[in-house]
Amino acid sequence: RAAALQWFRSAKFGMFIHYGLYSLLGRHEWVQRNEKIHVAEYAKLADRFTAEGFDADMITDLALETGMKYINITTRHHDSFCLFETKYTDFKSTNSPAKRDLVGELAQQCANKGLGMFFYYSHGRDWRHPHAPNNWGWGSAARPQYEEEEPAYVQGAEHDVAIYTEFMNNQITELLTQYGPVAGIWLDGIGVLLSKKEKAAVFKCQELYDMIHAAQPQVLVSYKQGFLGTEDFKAPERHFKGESDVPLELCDTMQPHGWGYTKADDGKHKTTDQVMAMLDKADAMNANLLLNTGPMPDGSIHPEDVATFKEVGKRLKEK
Ligand code: FUL
Repeated sequence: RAAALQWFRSAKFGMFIHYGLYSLLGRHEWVQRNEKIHVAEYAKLADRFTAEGFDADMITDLALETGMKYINITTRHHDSFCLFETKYTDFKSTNSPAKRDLVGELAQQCANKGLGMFFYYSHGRDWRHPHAPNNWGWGSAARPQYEEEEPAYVQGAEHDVAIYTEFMNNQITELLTQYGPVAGIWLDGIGVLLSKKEKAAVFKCQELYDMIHAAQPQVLVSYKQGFLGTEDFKAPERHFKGESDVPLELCDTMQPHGWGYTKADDGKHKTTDQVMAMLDKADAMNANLLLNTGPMPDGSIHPEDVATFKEVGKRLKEK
């Protein structure tokens, strides 16, 4: 992994992509929870998921033009909808009208063009899986607090987080075996209010990291701002202040609010100057910048971000 870490430190700049069913609504990637949309109702969005504007060739060209060295895509966000082919659920893009494995398409283009491929995977939060945590007094508000409990959720003593953990491990194994060499697995969802020790024991995090490294030794594992301390790098959000003994990656987003497409923010995306300032800030902290764009409902990159990214690429070349 030493070579991979060295590459990562020198890579400096990556593109983050939050795309999923929530993009169709254009009201933040947490819309299911924020608006307490029931699981079955939310799932109907999958019938409208066509992704006809999602163009991995264009996205990777844009990343290169912007001066980015890698791409990280939400393979599965908190709503549990998967953008990849998986045996473990029907809730996936390959089973929608799009009938496409978007992760596979992007991984292929990244491999063709020498970009690193990172996979975002929501680990601690899942608003759909019947055995995901938080429906039995874990104290966290991670799951939407519906007035009436979702009938699908398994409650009480029957609830078994080991089933959920196995589901995730199976899916992460798919991500590591279906798409060639992977640069990193970016785990998210630390919000569950358990102590680190409890959570590590329940979710068997170290075992997961070991499993990932056994499958592909060069894969860099992160768990957001750091969790067990054995992650290969830390990936905190923009306002992070502090030191890190492992490589650091700051993530930030082009929209003023949220990471998935938010219609109300049209016209208010970050400007070239703002992005250049983010890059300077990251540089001063010796950190990478993972800059997020939330594709439009059809999967195309937001035109404001396309224009800004191209400008940023020009400025970086002039530097
Ligand atoms: C957070 C998530 O809850 C947000 O939706 C987003 O994915 C951000 C990068 O990480 O933990």
